[in-house]
Amino acid sequence: MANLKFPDGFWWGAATSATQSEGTVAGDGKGDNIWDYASRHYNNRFFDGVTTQETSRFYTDHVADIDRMKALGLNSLRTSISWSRLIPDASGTVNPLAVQFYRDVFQRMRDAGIAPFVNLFHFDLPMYLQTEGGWENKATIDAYARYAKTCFELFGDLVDHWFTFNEPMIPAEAGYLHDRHYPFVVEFKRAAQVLHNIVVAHCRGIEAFRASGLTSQIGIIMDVIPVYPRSQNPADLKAAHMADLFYTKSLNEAILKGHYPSELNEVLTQYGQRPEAVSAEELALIAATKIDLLGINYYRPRRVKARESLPNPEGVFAPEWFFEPYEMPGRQMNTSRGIEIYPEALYDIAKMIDRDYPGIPWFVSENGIGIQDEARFIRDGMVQDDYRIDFLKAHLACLHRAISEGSHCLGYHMWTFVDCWSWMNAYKNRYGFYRLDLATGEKTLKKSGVWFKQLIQANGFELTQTE
Ligand code: IFM
Repeated sequence: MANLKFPDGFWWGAATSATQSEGTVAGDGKGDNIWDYASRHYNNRFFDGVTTQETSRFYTDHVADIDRMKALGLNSLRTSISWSRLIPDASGTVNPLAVQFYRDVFQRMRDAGIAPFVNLFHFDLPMYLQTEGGWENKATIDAYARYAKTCFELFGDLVDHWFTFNEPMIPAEAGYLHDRHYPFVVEFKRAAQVLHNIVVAHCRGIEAFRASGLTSQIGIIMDVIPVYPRSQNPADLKAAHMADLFYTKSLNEAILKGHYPSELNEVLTQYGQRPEAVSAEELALIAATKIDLLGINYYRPRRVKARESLPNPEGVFAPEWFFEPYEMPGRQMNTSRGIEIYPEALYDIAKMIDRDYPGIPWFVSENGIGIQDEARFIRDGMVQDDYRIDFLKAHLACLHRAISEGSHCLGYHMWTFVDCWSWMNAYKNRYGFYRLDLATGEKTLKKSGVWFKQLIQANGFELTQTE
């Protein structure tokens, strides 16, 4: 039996986002974002056709939801501001109802002893910007900088931890290469341009924050999918190197070291895939921008091997031209999502941060397990989600090992607090400490919530030899 204690003041919390939790009601003044539009116009792509309008009702239920957070003992919680709620149309006018709502949320959280961690962008671009070219258009960067400045002015007195973006790779990768997010474009070079423009927007957001005179902190939330080669064969190692270069280093190096990896530039030049609109001023801004805090979202590893066939030379250029997914025999799977569960990667991520980006304060900003049909686990009115408790214990044990070896990890946020809506999957897979009954709106604590509360009270947990 080991008693795993975490550092004093450790952030124990959860994460969610505006579009995934708030929902909309008539008269709230909110404008459409790309998810409102896509979930109505491409409704068949969304599980059971559930749209953003029906998400977990945080907009109307936030007082009770903050009581629920308090009941769990959370000391911090990340959510985002909905850009299209705050600034509903191209005129740039601020929606007073949104200001009232977010001020009330952040104040109530503070009063309950829950630090609001506030993210400015979680995949939900206002539709009026998307119709003008979205993140491919440099004007969106200017609009983002204005929006960020507005948020700092309106809510800066209530928020001590700001984030510019959640998972900045996703709008580029899922929206412009892999056909998962609106606008469903499949073209690498456009994806690369979107990614670069988002990196510049991040820098402009930090610039606006520094100019605001706020003394709080600002950072970014990155998703990291650590890459593992099938074997030590040089061909597999090369495959892993390329997967890491495209999907992790491309962004990490830009955000944390101030430049894109030169090897990536060379590969993209060789294949004629470099984004065209990249100015010297933008590169100088990237080089000069520093964050205060790094959030890391971790869900799964990426196992790869050398490709067994040549890519179609006339096909769409993609990072997958350089590697193939590898299905390791015996891996532990979350079959609801079709992804591997590999807690040790959290230790590896901590070591990667210490090695490649030493000194950066960081925390686990998302980690979690989405399970389909959780109603089948209800006994005596409570979801008996022992699988989620096992998941937590395994991941936290690995994180604890890294911290005890000196890693500067400040906290752990679980995805998520109340079951929320997901991009395309809607309410298929459930992640929350609270179950949401979609039909009635009722929110009930799961067994994992009870366990998490005890963990927070003890600032640690006991691990038996067999766990
Ligand atoms: O729901 C998402 C979230 O928006 C970003 N990180 C992963 C979560 C679970 O898939």
